[in-house]
Amino acid sequence: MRRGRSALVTPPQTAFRKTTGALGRPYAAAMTELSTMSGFVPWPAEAAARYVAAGYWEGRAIGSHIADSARARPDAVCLVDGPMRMTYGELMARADGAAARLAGLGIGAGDPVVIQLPNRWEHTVLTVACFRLGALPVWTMPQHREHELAGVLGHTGARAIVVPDVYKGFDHQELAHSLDVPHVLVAGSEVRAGSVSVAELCAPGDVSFDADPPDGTHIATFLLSGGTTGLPKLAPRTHNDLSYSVKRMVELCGFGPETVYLAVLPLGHGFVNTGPGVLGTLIAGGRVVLSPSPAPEVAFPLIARERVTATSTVPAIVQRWLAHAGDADLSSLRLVQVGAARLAPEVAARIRPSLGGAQLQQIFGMAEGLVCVTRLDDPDKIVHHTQGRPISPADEIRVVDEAGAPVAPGSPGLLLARGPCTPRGYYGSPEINARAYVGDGWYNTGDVVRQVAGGNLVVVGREKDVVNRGGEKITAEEVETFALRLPSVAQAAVVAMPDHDLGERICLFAVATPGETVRLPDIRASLLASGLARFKLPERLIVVDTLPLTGVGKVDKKALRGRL
Ligand code: J2J
Repeated sequence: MRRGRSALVTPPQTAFRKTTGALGRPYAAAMTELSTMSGFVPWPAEAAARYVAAGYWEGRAIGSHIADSARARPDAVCLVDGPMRMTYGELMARADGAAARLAGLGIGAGDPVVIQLPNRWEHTVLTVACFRLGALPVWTMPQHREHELAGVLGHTGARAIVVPDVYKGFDHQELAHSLDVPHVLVAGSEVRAGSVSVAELCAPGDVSFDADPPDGTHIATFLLSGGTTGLPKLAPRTHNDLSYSVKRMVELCGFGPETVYLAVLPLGHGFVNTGPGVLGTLIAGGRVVLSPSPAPEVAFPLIARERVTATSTVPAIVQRWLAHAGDADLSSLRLVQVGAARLAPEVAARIRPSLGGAQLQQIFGMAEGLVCVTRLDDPDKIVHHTQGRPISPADEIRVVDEAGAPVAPGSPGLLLARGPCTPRGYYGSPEINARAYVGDGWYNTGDVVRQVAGGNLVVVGREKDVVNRGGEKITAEEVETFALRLPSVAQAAVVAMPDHDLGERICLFAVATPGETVRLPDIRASLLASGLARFKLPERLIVVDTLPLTGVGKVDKKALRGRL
């Protein structure tokens, strides 16, 4: 069943193996080695030295912080999934047991492991297992299909994929076995021949991975950023920068052993794992409660039963929560983070009164590292109307015009970022980096912002060509490329269509091939059959005679948006 590895896949994982000797070496030497071997763009030694001197980069593996929590409170419950309640001691025993068994499969430090699981406890156990082993957990959405998974597996050179047996009627195990990856690990009761049982993999073992933890400079994970037609964009996050970002968020959110965090967003996202999310809660010694769905009917009873104190959501979900709050007991909630898409100030203002008196925190983050948040002691004016300011004193931001010059204070401009949590390049993507990084390591976020009082940012638009569908980012070009494969479609342009519930939905403008008819159901069926995730399918089709062009001959998407 398994095909040979494609020629595209150089084995980048070897670049991070401890045997390369990068462990414990001076940063510059370690980084030169990693970057020449792996397509990792290092921070300059001067910047790295500053981050180390300031104490931001501690040189520690992220899993070691979680192990600290476990040592402090081994008997405290840290993970709740339905009837399953796991203590810190059990989490570490299971994670280290899984790490040892992954090693037995030949998976080692530096090897990516793609985790495509819904919100169930195995996701977190395997994430911690990978961190302990020095392997890279790569989180991906359960909705991803052949196109997305093949891209991620190919580009990371993953050694294993972890999937549910069947989820929402889809046979993930079957798809996983059709992909080019050495090991298929299956969570659920239908583990077929040739698959590895996640239940057996995660049985408790000896806690044993402290003696040889990954170095801070090593890659901890690749966070997925948007889709592309070709290689997916992978933000390589090191143990140093990810640990710092998560720990700083723990501070800014006031997380501690009393925190009960409800994970309602899919664990395929960075936000819910790192902002401070699941990992931050575990580092703080708190308790994570997994919700299988963000629906109020599921999440509200969990909040009441578990006395949840904090959660993170996107505007589309929080709007549903507000509509259904009624007399639900949300009195334990102290913090509701909302991010990943624009939150309307009117919605923001309704959160505290309607959701148990919880404080709102707006969060503007990205896989590429920069995280901005409103602070817990900010006045409502700032919390309701802005997306906050960078979390680190060492974060540098610039708001610039098209020529790259700073705009007048308070004017809208393109946001550039640099800092201790913002990697200097996507992994193994020199062409993409040449466009996304504008020199001196500045990352072009593609977001248009205004910087207002106190340095807070307001996200007012974007230059990048994506649709933000309820927080899920869809690259227009990816959908267009798939649509153009239909013989009936001569030209295609995808634009964001404003939507009350999701913020934006996907609208396809198409020019038909002469003599052919273009129909939305045909396009959707064809894209699905091509292995594209369902949430990327166009939701509205507008057939036009011609697509408007800009002065330089590009499709004028602004004009198209104007027609909606
Ligand atoms: C408007 N747009 C926003 C906001 C992100 C924490 C929180 C979110 C993400 C995330 C994340 C926004 N208002 N409050 O990774 O750790 C849009 C911007 C941004 C893009 C990044 C985290 N918060 N956005 O959403 O990688 O356009 O990360 O550049 O999925 O989401 O998307 P993503």
